[in-house]
Amino acid sequence: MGTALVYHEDMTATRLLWDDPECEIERPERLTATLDRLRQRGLEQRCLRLSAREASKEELGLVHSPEYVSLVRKTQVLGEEELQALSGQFDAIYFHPSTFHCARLAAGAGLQLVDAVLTGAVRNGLALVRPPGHHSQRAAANGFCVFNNVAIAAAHAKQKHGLHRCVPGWLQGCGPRRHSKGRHRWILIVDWDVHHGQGIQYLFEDDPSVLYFSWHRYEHGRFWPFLRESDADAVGRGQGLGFTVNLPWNQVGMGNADYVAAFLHLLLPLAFEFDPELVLVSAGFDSAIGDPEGQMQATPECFAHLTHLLQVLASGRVCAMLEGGYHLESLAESVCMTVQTLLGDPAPPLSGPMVPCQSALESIQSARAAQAPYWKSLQLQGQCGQVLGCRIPPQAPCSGYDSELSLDVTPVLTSPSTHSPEGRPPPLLPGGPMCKAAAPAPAPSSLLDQPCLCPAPSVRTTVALTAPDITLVLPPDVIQQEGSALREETEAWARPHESLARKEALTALGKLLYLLDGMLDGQVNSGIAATPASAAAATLDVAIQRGLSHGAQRLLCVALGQLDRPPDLAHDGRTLWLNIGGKEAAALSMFQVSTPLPVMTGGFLSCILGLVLPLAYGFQPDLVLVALGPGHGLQGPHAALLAAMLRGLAGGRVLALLEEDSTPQLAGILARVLRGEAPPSLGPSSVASPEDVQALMYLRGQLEPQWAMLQVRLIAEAWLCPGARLCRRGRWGGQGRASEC
Ligand code: X5A
Ligand code: ZN
Repeated sequence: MGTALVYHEDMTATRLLWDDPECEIERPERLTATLDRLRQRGLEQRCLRLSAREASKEELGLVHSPEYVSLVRKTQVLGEEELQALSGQFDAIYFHPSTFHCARLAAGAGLQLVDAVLTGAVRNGLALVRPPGHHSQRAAANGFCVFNNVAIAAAHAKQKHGLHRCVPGWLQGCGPRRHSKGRHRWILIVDWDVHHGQGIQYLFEDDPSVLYFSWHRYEHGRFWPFLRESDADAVGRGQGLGFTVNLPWNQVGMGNADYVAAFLHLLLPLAFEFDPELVLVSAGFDSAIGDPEGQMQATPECFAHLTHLLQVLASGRVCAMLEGGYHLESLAESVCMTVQTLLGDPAPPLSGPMVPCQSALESIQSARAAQAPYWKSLQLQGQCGQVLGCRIPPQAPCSGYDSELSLDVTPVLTSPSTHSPEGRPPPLLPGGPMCKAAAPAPAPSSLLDQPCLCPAPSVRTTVALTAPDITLVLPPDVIQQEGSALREETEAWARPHESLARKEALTALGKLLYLLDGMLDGQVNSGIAATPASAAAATLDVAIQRGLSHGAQRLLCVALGQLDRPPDLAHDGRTLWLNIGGKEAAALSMFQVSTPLPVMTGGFLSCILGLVLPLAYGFQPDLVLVALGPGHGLQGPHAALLAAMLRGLAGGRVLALLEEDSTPQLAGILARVLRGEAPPSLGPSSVASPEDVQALMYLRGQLEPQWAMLQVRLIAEAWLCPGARLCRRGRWGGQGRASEC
């Protein structure tokens, strides 16, 4: 299943005919420059090209009043002066004789995209449109927007859903599933444009079947459109309480770490709990670096990550529609990143230190606090005081901690020299808007920014498995590896390990080493290998050593089940060892973390979003090993979700290690997500168990001082759990504070 690109060149026709400094940035070159770049990169050619059609009067009427639609229709025959006079009646709007046609094409493009995805013709797609839509209201144009393209698409999808409950292929579930409170679950709208899509908010604020998330430049209300209802405490009305999520940015300069933190700690917990069946993206790129409106710092690659993170929802049914984006270079590059990711390519690694700024953390915190009454996934911390009483003995699990470690290694991750006094990276573009030319200054560890990913590996996913029936479950373009590493070489690696003496273990190791070399040499992007259960720990040990000695600078190892940390793991900060399935939560150091396997799906999700991914994004590995060891206890869909999300790291260079007697189904599902397919939905998520919460809280408290991406606080926490603050400070007294636990 492919990716649709919906476009029509007529949408380049509308343009500003008079002088208006506010509106002049919304110009035809936005589309032509973007399309040129998509062609140059060969991305357009990989998509299913759809020619946009005009939305009908009825379709526009799903959202707009008939009077407003006919008002816009009449602009077709107005002269320049009349157009200018009418434009003046709205805020930040220009009309052109072609506006009506363009705006109907823009809305129609969104409808076509949603239809293509919901009928199963494609998995996902992008509509490249002008004019944009998210500011437009029932009877008003606003902020360059004439018809609300995304809102019309959402209303259409809902209506279609009602009409075609049992159409096979686009809704296997048949009929609206019910929320726990008896509501429909349906559409998630993610508005990553830098402006608040107040138009979408107004249209769905009392509708619990549409979850609307928007982040936006706000500056405490001093930025356009200057609305009180853009703040975090606007959470929807009536039935729709908790289904409007606003994240106001109160400073400019938000960057990759801030955006990713907002997704991990706010949007994604709610999105998984909401469990949408369709994701619409108000994809404005004025939130990217160089844009004159946004003044933000997120690099184009960040949009690959945002797209990637959304693709784990709704079985990957993501429909993105262009909104803003006014720096042509930054816009074109960011759109390419989005389309590339929709096509299933791995996201390029993010550059720069992954340290969210204080202002961003405060914004995320206030949005979480405002939403907490409506979402179980945000109520975790509250249970600390109530259920757990914060009675975690801090010393016990931490014996053996090497106190030199964090002193030695922390500076590598967050070099003080790259930070301004408030702890945020310096602006990347001091001279003003210019995207690629002023490439980000070398990060503290510049080797991280250039893992050997260029040119792209010719093979996306390779499977080195022995089971004969494996072919049956593999997608057609996953390569089955025949080769093995040289025998002497394999034996040399195996020699120190008793468990690798057996022939089967040795054979499996040879295959794994061959696959790993293919990945390290850049021929293969990701892969799956297997090992006899008895040799799992030793094989993983060898894989780590081999990875580190063959070009990986930083290796993330996520070990599930009973897999002990290799005894000779070097303490040099190049390996982050994360064991899920340990007996207890323990952080031996900031690079060696162990946590029990969460019992509930809700706990599993908060473990991934609240611990694994923040550590992983903070660490910025260039190789990821994920091992499903003895007793890992993960069901297929959970394993698939973990693998899919880890694929966002290291440019998708992920090697999964399974036990030989794993089911072919497990291998199949992992192969599919590693090559870029969406993981299956986990279904309605349960709450985390008290034990899950306890483990997560404890590790957060220990690790937060060292790993900035973990930082997230909840206002409510202060009064729900007075002890939590002390626990969270961590026993190593990070960031210069005295240890309190
Ligand atoms: C779609 C969009 C911005 C309007 C800004 C007016 N509109 N100052 O980005
Ligand atoms: Zn915008």
